[in-house]
Amino acid sequence: MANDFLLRKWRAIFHVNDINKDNIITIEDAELFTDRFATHHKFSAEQTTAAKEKFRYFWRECFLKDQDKVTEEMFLDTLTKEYNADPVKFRANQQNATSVVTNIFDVNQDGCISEQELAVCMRCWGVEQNFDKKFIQSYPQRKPGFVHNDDYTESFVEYMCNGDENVITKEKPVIVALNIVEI
Ligand SMILES: [Ca+2]
Ligand SMILES: [Ca+2]
Repeated sequence: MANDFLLRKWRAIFHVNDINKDNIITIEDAELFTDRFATHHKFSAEQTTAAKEKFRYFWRECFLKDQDKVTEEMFLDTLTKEYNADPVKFRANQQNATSVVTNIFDVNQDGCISEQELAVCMRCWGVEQNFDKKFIQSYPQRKPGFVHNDDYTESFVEYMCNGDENVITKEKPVIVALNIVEI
């Protein structure tokens, strides 16, 4: 069953993805994120369109579902129902949607998210004040200064799915970035 730890984390993910800070998540938040993302990476019109399409898919899968506007209460309610109904399916859905977004963030498609690629994501989310080398170093260092795409995806999947506050190794970078708990 979805517990307080999960609800606390889902609440934080809702607020960080309410990019324009109007307390609801709509497609406007996704557009604002990808506009910033395309600007920071100096994308061509074609690259921008491709990134926006993928990001809209992620947004619908993770936040909007079949709604136009989602409040915190609706978001927590939907996630709780989905998680409680079928935690295995919930995890599979998170895995699928998150890997799409990881693939967008790995702009040069080398299979890793570099410090620079990650810094852009943080700026698009508006959490740059929390970004430092410690974040990257919280991930397994398969290659120093880089986060392997699989590790990045797994950290967010664990963040969304793990209800055990005592076992947070894989999701620790996300928890630190979102300031959920002091570590
Ligand atoms: Ca919003
Ligand atoms: Ca990369």
